[in-house]
Amino acid sequence: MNQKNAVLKSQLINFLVEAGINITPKTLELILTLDSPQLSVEKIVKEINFLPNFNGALTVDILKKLSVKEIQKVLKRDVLNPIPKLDESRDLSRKENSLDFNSEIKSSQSKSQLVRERLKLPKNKLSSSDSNDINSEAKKNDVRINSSAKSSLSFKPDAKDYDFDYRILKDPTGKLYTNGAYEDFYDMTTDKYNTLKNLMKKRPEVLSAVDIKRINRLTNSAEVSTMGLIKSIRTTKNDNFLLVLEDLTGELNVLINKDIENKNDLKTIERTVCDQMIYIEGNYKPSDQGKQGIVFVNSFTKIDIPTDFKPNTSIDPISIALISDTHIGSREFEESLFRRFIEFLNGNVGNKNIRSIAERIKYIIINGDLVDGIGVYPNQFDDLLIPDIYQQYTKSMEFLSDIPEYIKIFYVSGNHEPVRNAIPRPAVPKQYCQEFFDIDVQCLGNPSLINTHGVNTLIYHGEGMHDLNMLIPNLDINKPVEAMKEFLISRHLAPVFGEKTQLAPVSKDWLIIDSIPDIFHTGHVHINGYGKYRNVSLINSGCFQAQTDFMRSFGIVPTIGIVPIVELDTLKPQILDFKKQI
Ligand code: D5M
Ligand code: FE
Ligand code: ZN
Repeated sequence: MNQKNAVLKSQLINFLVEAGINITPKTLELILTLDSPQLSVEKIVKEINFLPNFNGALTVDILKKLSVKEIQKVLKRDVLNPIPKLDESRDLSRKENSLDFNSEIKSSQSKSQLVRERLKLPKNKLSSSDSNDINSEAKKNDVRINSSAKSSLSFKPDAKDYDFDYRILKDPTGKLYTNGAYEDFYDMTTDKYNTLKNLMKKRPEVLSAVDIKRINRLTNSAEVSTMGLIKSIRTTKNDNFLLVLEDLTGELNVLINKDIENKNDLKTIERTVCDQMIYIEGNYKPSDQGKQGIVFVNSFTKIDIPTDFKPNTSIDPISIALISDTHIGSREFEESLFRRFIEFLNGNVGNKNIRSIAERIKYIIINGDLVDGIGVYPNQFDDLLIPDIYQQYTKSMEFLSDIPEYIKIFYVSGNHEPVRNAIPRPAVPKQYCQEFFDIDVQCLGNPSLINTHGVNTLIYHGEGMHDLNMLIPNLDINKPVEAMKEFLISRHLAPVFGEKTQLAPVSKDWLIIDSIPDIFHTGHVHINGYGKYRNVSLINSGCFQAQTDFMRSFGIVPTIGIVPIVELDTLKPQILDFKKQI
């Protein structure tokens, strides 16, 4: 440290003193590593007074809340080589160690004298080596961490040794053009029909399906096969199912006998909802009086996933953590639990086993509702601790910036993000979360499909689950995996049209599951669940928000602080509960 730096340092301190701001040695040390410390301090002073609850002490935690870019960069570096938090909080809580410049101003001593004292810098050392003292102190701390890390609780993140290897296979952001006109809905439904028809045709038994118009023209009974979207479905007085199927050429009456399936559990027909695509084979009986005939169905099927589906796996032994619904900004946001998750990522939580899980994490998906947003549901304002969307993002950045740099974050927008409610939904625009872009968070639309090290993950917040829960017997919000199976069987993320799920009319139907994912990740219902369907791994994250009145009104008891982590090489899930002492 040269004379010039020492002068700079005391200039900075004096500048802060004038502004009535106290600074901890570690914060000062961080600022001094910047290219232009003076300029940064000016920016800090400008911004800091707008921070809610700023109490005059400039700590590293406060720095994290600021938007000053150069500081965020340094902080990111610092996370990889942390100085224990404990030291700083100790500095602040013990009066003799904190730099209480406000009280200094009241005293008769000169400011710089006081600063020296508080920093424990001898007068004659304020030249070449004063900052070195702080630096070497910090280094000592590092060594202490590292050496303790080398003992029983070592943390050697193997994930750091692997380069990022990901591709965004599908993201609706920027491709959602619509006039909201009737034609847009028509185009979307036509695309839905055509795409689902092509998927259905891949089934081996679907060889001879004909257009509905051709069946309706028949004048004699005949064995027929066709496929279409279900326009309506109702039960007859004998509890059979009467459907109207629709394709681009016409409509067809179809009767499915209640006993057609010889199963004990819930039958496929009972899990059938409007606007799903089905293929039928049966006997067509024309009507005598010029009315439409009817097909008596012998067998029917949905598109589904092939029983022999083999998921992709990664060669690299790394993992992906799947979270959603933190609801930062809400009074019910479980901040300390979420902080524990972030500390876990940094290797600071749990026994050897838990740390070894953290060591493999290379990717994190945040599947919507990261922030609580504003005006999302009636009287939400009362539930908000941070009633400003920008500040909700500033708060979110406090956590994300503490995630190690070698972990890539994907962030999909949910119904609480500041974008439209209807799905497909674009990514959160940069204007809200510029800082996320600075640390390379990948903002994505809902739904999106990503490939990480060869493994495909379908990310969908989960809006369409409520409709299925409402319409299908035996499904409910506590069994998110069951609704996820229905999405896969329908090969659609919101199979029913015109119920609660708001669907944006766009000419391409983005909600079709045209390629089978290896991992299917949802959130939204705030209830953790996991399972497999035909070798597809199904994960619904829990949440980091305690029960709100809104949830109570739906009878939802959220599962809080649970994080599913999937190994990309084995697809094995681990479900960590941060409420427990792990
Ligand atoms: O959803 C918060 C909780 O409320 C979550 O458990 C889903 C549930 N929820 C939200 N909307 C509905 C509807 N329309 N029906 C039933 N349950 C619902 P969040 O998206 O976080 O506000
Ligand atoms: Fe949510
Ligand atoms: Zn949601």
